[in-house]
Amino acid sequence: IVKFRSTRLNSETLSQVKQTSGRITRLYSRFTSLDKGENGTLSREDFQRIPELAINPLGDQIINAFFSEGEDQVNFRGFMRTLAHFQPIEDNEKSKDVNGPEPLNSRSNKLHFAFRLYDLDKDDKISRDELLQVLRMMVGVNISDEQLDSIADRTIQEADQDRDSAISFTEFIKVLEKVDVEQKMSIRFLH
Ligand SMILES: [Ca+2]
Ligand SMILES: [Ca+2]
Repeated sequence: IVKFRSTRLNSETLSQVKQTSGRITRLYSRFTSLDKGENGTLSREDFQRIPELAINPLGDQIINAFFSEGEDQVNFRGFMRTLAHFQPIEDNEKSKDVNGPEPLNSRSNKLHFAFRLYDLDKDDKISRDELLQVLRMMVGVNISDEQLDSIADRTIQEADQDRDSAISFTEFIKVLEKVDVEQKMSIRFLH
């Protein structure tokens, strides 16, 4: 049995459709301009040419997020999927149907995405070592190892509620509760 869901196409939905398709068209032209091999997929090198990623301390980690395990190319579909995490949340999306699927750019999906950037060995915990590595990438050379050590210790102490010396996703969320993740995790790829 095929069920039909009636869709009301009022002017508001129409303008949303127009916006979305305009966005996809722009992203597609961005995608093709990045695709130097002109084979319909992007390699790591293609991503490294994006200036915003080249200077971002977490650039390599973000680039990795585009690639599935063992893959070294990403097609337009995969590109769009990962990019969706970085879209700013629009007001009209916040009030969307709560029973619908969660959008990829929701706060919790963004947090999960950020968590995975830190969790280098993917064991669902951020260890002190992983925190140190990410901190080192972010702050560069202007800070001593001792200072970094103490920042890492303090961060873990503050976040670690179950005293396993690592930060779980639940603990991570608590730490970032007051941080404006929506803004921080919005990377503009389109200019
Ligand atoms: Ca880990
Ligand atoms: Ca913990």
